[in-house]
Amino acid sequence: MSRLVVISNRVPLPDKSGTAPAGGLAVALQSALEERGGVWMGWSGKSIPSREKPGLNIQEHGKITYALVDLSRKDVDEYYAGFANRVLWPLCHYRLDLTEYARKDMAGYFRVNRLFAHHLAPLIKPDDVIWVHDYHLIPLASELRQMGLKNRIGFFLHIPWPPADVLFTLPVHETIMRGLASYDVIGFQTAHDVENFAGCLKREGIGRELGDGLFEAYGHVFRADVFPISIDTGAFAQAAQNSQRNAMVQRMHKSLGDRDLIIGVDRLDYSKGITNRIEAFEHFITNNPASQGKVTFLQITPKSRSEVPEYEDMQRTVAELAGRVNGAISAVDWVPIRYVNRSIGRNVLAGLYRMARVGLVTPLRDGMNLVAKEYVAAQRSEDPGVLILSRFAGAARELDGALLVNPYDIEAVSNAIARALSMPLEARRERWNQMMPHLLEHDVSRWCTSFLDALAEHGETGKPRQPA
Ligand code: ADQ
Repeated sequence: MSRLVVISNRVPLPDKSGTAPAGGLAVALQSALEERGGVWMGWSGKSIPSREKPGLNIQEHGKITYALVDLSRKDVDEYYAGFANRVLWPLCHYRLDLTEYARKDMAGYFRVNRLFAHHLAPLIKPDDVIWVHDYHLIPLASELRQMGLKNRIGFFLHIPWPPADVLFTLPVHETIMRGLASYDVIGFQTAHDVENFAGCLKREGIGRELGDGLFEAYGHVFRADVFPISIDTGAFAQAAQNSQRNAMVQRMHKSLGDRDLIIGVDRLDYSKGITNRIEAFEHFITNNPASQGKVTFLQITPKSRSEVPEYEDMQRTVAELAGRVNGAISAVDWVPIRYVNRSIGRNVLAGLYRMARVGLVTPLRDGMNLVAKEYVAAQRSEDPGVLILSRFAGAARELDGALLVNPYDIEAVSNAIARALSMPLEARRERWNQMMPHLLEHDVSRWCTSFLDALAEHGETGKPRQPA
């Protein structure tokens, strides 16, 4: 079996005991790397003064070599905070109003991708299979190809891919499309993303669809297909079951009393629709006076990307909104919204999902959304809660037992909360049974294997397919 080389913006390093950090993706990739041996490369998270030469730190853990690239302050500003998170992220989430295109950031993005390629190339052996992750690293394959690498290279996009009209507002969209077309296999979360991508290829005559998932563009034949990411379903369900013995979960249970719990869990990000969700909850409480004092909404939201101004602003906006709503509808013995601004261990999180009658997952746009899958996996088969899910999350394509909502429609979300809280046991079980077997079968290790199989099957090693 070929060695595997994974490249992602950040690398989840194992701790001193060699244990991989929690989180399905890290565990799945780590176990694929353990099995085949290989390299995981990414940014070290350090930014060094621009005058110093960025270094490469190599660490060996078992059969895995971790290669950590330092970046300069300027690199981080332009590549990470600039082009990746102020252009590509908002663009792929249909937020043209938030894109801040600057040529120097764009140049920094391509420069850092070249830097990654330079550090990576000497570590690659001829038979290695290379798997690049996410929007930070789209140009990496074309950089590696220019250096003469003939290995199979796959790319997985964790976020949505936008339609042509949105993508073409990006001045360098052609270079981005050319970068993608340099891969052998491109994985998207949903069929909708693949359609959008195909639309981008066709609109300007850049490429054509050959059928059977194959495309041709810039003289290269590649596969673009759907590989919906998932979680380690069995392990997460087990963690939820075990969590009932956890002291923090028990404290939460006690503090809740006989109130119903609604849970929301998201990184602090404008794509997650947190403000709409709080407004929907407020609408629900205001319009269902009988629920006052009987329902608690727990929103767990660790800060993220605070170096990007939109995220700083959002932190203030969400905190103010939660405070205002609490001020308006609290009673002396009841705080309706508990807003927690930090990360929670996975076992505790699993226990909280299990305790919640409703999982409220209402992103305005999301590649997949793993919280939705975690919520379902954590439920008790004999008495499951109800998932309320945005139709704009990739997960909505699979989780057909959820109550699907349009997150922009505050009243509809409020009605869905009312419906979920009063749903009879039989209906809840039926809905859960529609989803759980699917999640057990389509877990993260299946996702990993199916992507790597597709990459292995694509042409012969060292000879990317050419058009007929
Ligand atoms: P994210 O945008 O980060 O991922 P998501 O898929 O929901 O979104 O994954 C978040 C993960 O972080 C979940 O596993 C969740 O449990 C965890 N998490 C969130 N808040 C937490 C907290 N307070 N404490 C502990 N853990 C917390 C991107 C894309 C998604 C896509 C994933 C995977 O934006 O659309 O599903 O990658 O491809």
